[in-house]
Amino acid sequence: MNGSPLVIASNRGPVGFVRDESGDVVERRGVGGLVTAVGGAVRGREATWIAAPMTDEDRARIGTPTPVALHDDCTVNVHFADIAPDKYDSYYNEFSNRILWFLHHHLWNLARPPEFGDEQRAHFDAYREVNERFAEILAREATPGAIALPQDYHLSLVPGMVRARRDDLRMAMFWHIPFCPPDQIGVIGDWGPALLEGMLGADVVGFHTEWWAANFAACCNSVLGAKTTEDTVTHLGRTVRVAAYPIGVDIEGITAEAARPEVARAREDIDRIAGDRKLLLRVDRTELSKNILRGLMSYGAMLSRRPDLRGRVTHLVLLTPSRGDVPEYQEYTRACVARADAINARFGTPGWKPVTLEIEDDFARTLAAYQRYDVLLVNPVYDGMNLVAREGPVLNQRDGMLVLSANAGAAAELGEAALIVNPFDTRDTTMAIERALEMEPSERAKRAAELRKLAPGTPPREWLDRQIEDVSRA
Ligand code: ADQ
Repeated sequence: MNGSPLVIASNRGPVGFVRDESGDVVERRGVGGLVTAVGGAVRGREATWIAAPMTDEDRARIGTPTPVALHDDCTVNVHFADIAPDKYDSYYNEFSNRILWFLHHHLWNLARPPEFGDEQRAHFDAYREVNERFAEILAREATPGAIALPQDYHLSLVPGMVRARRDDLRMAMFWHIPFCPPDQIGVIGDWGPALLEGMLGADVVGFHTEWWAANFAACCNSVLGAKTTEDTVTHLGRTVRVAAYPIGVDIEGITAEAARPEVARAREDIDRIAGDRKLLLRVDRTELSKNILRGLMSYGAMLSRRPDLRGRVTHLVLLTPSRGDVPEYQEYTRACVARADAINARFGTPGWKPVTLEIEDDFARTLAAYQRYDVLLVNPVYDGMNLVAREGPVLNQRDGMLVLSANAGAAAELGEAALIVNPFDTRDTTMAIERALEMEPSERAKRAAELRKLAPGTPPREWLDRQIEDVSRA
């Protein structure tokens, strides 16, 4: 172990606890990019990790910190915050995911949603209450000299709340998603200043790209009247560092995962699905901002305009279930499934299924598919970073191409090697998929080599070290 002890706070913990079929309590890895990123970053460090309980078994552990061996050299002490399921629903599904997530990913069309009435005010109250629960534990558990690391949009108010209790603590907040520009933050009215001031309780506020950091600083300036420089925001006498800390891939972790026998087994199945055809892959959560529907539309349009490609390509869409309680997500997921079915009905033949869409939590399958794709489609509407765009090239074994949205944070570093698309433009996306599938071997090899070089990026451990260095100087 080395360095100052860390106290991480994030909505989802590194693992959750469930009972398996035989009634034994087992650990299950948390799904999603934040857990991948922060989990990889704590290697070799001492950490306490505060999270919201998701299951009955998690709730049974409230008040009893549970040691979890995340790596050979890292055991984290997981504390579940005392949050009642109805409060959690209001804070997580409603305020965090239907308001903040939509705001920062530009998912509203503004003519109808959003609508802020009494109900939404109650959701904000729940959000504040849950943030208080996190802040209480953080302020209590952080030993003198510890560094507090509140993560992401679920916990915007935590830095300010901790600052009010423990002015001695050094704090780096990291924001994993995009940050909206000033003309958008006004949509959420008075919540805007409250959330910005909450975040400014930290010493360092980090984002994946300069773009999101600049948007945040511009919001602080326009909403709070804060003074800004290229990498600071000064408000109410405190100066906070605001900067980009782009994260890369936990190569050690993902290589070890990919070497597991389950991955080899899954690979046989993926090879069977692809056969001798080109494999167009997407890997995402069932998530509106990932732009799954426009991806399917672009693929369908390609099959329509290029009959010669029919039967020569298979599209594998691997989706991990996410936010199934939110009505917009249920509707969106249904629309994606319907679109895949329509493509199969229109173009499929007895010997060829154009799209295989699977909704399940199967990480081994994801890793096996990374190895085998010819083209990886990552076309989010907006995305903080997007780790899939980085992990794919790291594990791919076929000089696979990457079709990447200009609005993914990953485009800032991978843009030269990937084929960049406007995610709203299905024609642009269709043409990029076609180009990627048909690229000359020499250009493909050159771009793939460049992708392999750029994709790893800053290792999570170093990503965290940079924030810790900056917070230590603050
Ligand atoms: P996400 O929106 O979740 O992350 P992304 O960055 O693509 O998106 O990360 C998904 C992660 O989940 C990848 O690391 C992938 O390997 C992993 N994964 C895929 N299938 C899985 C499964 N079945 N089980 C477990 N893990 C699985 C958010 C932001 C992103 C930002 C990350 C990290 O929205 O923009 O890149 O946090 O900061």
